[in-house]
Amino acid sequence: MLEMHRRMVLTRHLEERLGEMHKAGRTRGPIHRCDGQEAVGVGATAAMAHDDFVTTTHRGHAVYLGRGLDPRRVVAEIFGRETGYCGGRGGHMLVGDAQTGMMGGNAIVGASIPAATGMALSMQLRGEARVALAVFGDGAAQTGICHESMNIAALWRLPVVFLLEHNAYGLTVHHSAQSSVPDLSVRAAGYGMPGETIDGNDVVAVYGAVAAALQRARRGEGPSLIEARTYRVEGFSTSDMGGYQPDAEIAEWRARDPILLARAALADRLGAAHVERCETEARAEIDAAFDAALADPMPAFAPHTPSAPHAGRAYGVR
Ligand SMILES: Cc1ncc(C[n+]2csc(CCOP(=O)(O)OP(=O)(O)O)c2C)c(N)n1
Ligand SMILES: [Mg+2]
Repeated sequence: MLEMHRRMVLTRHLEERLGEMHKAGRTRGPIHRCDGQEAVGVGATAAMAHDDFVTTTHRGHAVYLGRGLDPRRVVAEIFGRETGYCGGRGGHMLVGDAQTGMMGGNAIVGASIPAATGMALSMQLRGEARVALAVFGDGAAQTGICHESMNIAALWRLPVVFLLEHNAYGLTVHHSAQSSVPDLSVRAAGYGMPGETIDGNDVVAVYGAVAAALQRARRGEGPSLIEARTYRVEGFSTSDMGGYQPDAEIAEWRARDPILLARAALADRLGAAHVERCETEARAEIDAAFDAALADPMPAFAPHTPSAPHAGRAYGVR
């Protein structure tokens, strides 16, 4: 639990530093922060086996750091440096690292779902005891490909876990205007797979639910849908004009911040000083990652020669 807390604090500090960098005009393009949602990505990836795969969304920083990616190379990727996970060509939404089974963030809403489903099919065909975890948003849950993936995954009992990170909004659209049912986990029944709604701000609850679903999939019993309820406290992205999330709603969720909850639970067990020291070290690790990554070089310009064979790097593999 302390390690999960540490990874949530790493993620939060990354988000806060990115927010500062954006205000200072030092970022390019929008950045989708996951402040307040860290327990979902961190709790879920902590439950994975070392050779399982995970796919995530445009808001994937908690999955990147939860899966144990090197913060320096994550920051380097966000700032387009050669030392980034994708050589600085991917950016913050497209960090991927095949070696750790972190099969990528994705800027196409919903695309993490069929990607993980296909990976699960491959694992099943090869007879491997591995599982693919798809993390996706409540907006992504409304796409056609989500239905197609869940249907085929349940029919073929694919080793995939569908983790719906329900943060109440898809862009500026509240979930009540996106879906005819408030709890999206009820849809699982229509596919003949288990579905549950859990507290996505409780990192231990996320860990427990995902661990059970991964075990089920690993036993060959097929997919599950877990809907983790959380909230996007910092808006859609750094380019969000805001104004559509009620202040009272934000305040209510800030009071249930996943880091506050885990900190209180850990302080009871380990003492506040121990937890504070762990947090201070995590923040220092992120600060050091920024210092190192920002001093790293930009990619060298490689002119395209049509006659040369395609020399692109395999995705995420260095
Ligand atoms: C296929 C596709 N349609 C639309 C968009 C534009 N878009 C980017 S994020 C987003 C909303 C996603 O909502 P959700 O899945 O709930 O994720 P969240 O941003 O809340 O984490 C939309 C519509 C896109 N990137 N891809
Ligand atoms: Mg959403």
